[in-house]
Amino acid sequence: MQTPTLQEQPIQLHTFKPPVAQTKGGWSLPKVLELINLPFNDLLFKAQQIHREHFNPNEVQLSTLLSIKTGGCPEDCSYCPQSSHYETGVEASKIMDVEEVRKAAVEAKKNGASRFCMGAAWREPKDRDIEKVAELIKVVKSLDLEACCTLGMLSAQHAESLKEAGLDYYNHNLDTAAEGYSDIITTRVYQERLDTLENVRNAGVNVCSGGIVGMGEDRESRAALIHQLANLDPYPESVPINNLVQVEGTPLFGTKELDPLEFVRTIAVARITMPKSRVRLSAGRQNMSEAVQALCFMAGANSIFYGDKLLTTGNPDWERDQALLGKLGILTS
Ligand code: SAM
Ligand code: DTB
Ligand code: SF4
Repeated sequence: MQTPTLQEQPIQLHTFKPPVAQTKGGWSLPKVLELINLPFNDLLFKAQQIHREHFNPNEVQLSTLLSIKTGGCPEDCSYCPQSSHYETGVEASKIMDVEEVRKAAVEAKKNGASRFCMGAAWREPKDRDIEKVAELIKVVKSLDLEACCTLGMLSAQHAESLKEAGLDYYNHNLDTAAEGYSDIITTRVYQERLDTLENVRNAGVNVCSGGIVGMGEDRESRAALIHQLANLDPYPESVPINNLVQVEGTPLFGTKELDPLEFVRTIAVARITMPKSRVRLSAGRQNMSEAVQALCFMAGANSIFYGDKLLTTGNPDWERDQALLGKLGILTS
């Protein structure tokens, strides 16, 4: 058997460095707009410079997703195939049992992921859901993986229970800037998103919060989303930037596709304004060329969702990602 070359095999780094506490960026909206409107090369150069001050530019962190409770969600998020308001063909299921989750986490670990993120299609978990998820978090932690959950809105008490179970990160996206929010979701308000993030932060769990682009918004709205995230105090340790995955049956199906270079600009501005965060090139990679993904890494993305499925939609399979990272000489952690 031949030894794989760097081109074929990314190197695993598995060093769990604790995230550094972030401080508020103090970015004004005009300043963020100025950044996003820079000539492309100037923007990427700036982002790459800042990236190199804080991270190894050739290292990307791998998170694997698992939908532990799929579909039937009472919320009406217009991008989401799991909302019960839309006919998308996604069937509602009960929460997965512990052994199924363990199997998926073992597989993720074997394939090189360092973080395992469990998603549930809930508006908010109930007390008994929290007890079950706490059990799942313990299983994930016993495999020496970082544990992340995304379960909808979270009370202060529930955040503390998850922290006690060992939760490392909680994902709850702002999704849009405050102004555009009610065009996308009507069943809850922006302030409820901010309250959840505060409960997570107060419980001592790391915050993972980002948004979705490609929903028909303009460049100013993308700048406003990043401005909102960068001015959380402290800003999130982890910032997923999702490109809308268009699913038939959702109201956003058929939206004009975002120019990929606009996606890269959004990543670059996130990197510059949140220099110590993991910026994750998240949903939408399946339809993205290798060249655009490489530009995203150049712009400062240093995390991806890794594994052949996101929650209900597809993601590049392990082999394809290993090949891409290998070609770029990127190390993984
Ligand atoms: N129900 C929980 C919630 O909304 O907070 C957790 C799961 S929800 C699916 C997590 C995130 O996935 C959403 O906030 C949104 O940013 C992202 N998402 C959902 N559907 C998407 C799509 N079609 N394309 C891109 N991102 C999507
Ligand atoms: C995030 O920001 N993106 C992930 C994760 N956090 C939970 C979810 C993407 C979902 C894409 C649509 C789907 O697969 O259902
Ligand atoms: Fe429900 Fe979350 Fe989908 Fe919104 S994004 S419909 S809350 S699963």
